[in-house]
Amino acid sequence: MDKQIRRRFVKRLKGLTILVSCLSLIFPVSACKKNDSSQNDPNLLLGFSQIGSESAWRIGNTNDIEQQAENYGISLMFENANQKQENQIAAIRRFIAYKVDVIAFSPIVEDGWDNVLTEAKDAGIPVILVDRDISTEKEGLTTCLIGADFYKEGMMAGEYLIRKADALGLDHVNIVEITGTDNSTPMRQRQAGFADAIAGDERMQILESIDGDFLKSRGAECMRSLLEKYGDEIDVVYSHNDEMTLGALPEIEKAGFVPGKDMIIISIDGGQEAIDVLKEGKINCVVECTPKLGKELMETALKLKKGETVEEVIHPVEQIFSDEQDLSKIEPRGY
Ligand code: GZL
Repeated sequence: MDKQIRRRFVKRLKGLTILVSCLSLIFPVSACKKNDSSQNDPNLLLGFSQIGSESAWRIGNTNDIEQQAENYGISLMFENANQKQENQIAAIRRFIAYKVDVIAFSPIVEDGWDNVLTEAKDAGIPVILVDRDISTEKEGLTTCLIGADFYKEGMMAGEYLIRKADALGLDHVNIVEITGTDNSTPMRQRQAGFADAIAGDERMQILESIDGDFLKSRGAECMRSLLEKYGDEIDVVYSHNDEMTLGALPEIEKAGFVPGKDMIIISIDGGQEAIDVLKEGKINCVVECTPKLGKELMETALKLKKGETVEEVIHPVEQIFSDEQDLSKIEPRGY
């Protein structure tokens, strides 16, 4: 698409932004708190390709990015890939055709991005990775990764389990692991961090790891299969995200076990639903993985547009919620 059409597109977006701004003056909407105007840049067109809507985390991430684009007055071209890498690649090619100022995306898996990101580089469009990383031999395809330290999340989960086993006086711990999407950064690093954390503890044994694709339905299927195979041998369920955990819990109960008591349940994300279940005692530990990456994304995009240098990696600070703490103090999660 040539510059004229793009300018018309941005003009329409700016017109809409101006209309919304006028309306917000007449009907101030608290959610539209603007940052100071020096930061806003309605001429900045940001193309964002989102993985899909597979979890409360992903929906929270999308909501935050949309809200922060509004707060910063940045024009956002948002495309949902519905869990398909080919849809993300097609979206990135559309962003290049639109000549957006910055491209950002959360890569569903780590491999297969060299060609389309080379096209973005050749078009002179900087690319920001949000949430997940890519694997590539090529230099300079992306400018910055804004996302959690998944390896640390896995370590935190493993370190909790060691403390829990000590507290319960366990001398042997059989673990089943329900992993996230195969070949995705959170899956790889949460698995590695957890394994490294328990590696030196001879009590710990991982009976099986099974791919739940971060989906609630797959979490249930995986748990059914693991219960049929191992039954009451299972001491711990380590699940890479809350959706799969929430899918697994009813299966554990149907099999006659009490989650949180007969089996230690460890999850990651920290969405409201999982925190509520943690408070009920059916989950023992939830490692936080914040979806609120929108502010850092907008600030990084603005810096890139101004030709400023940006940090290579931006990790949010994250915490752990567990039955070791006073859970009544946990603030509403917002996702
Ligand atoms: C983690 C993110 C993961 C979440 C899942 O940053 O990539 O993807 O843990 C989501 O809930 O599906």
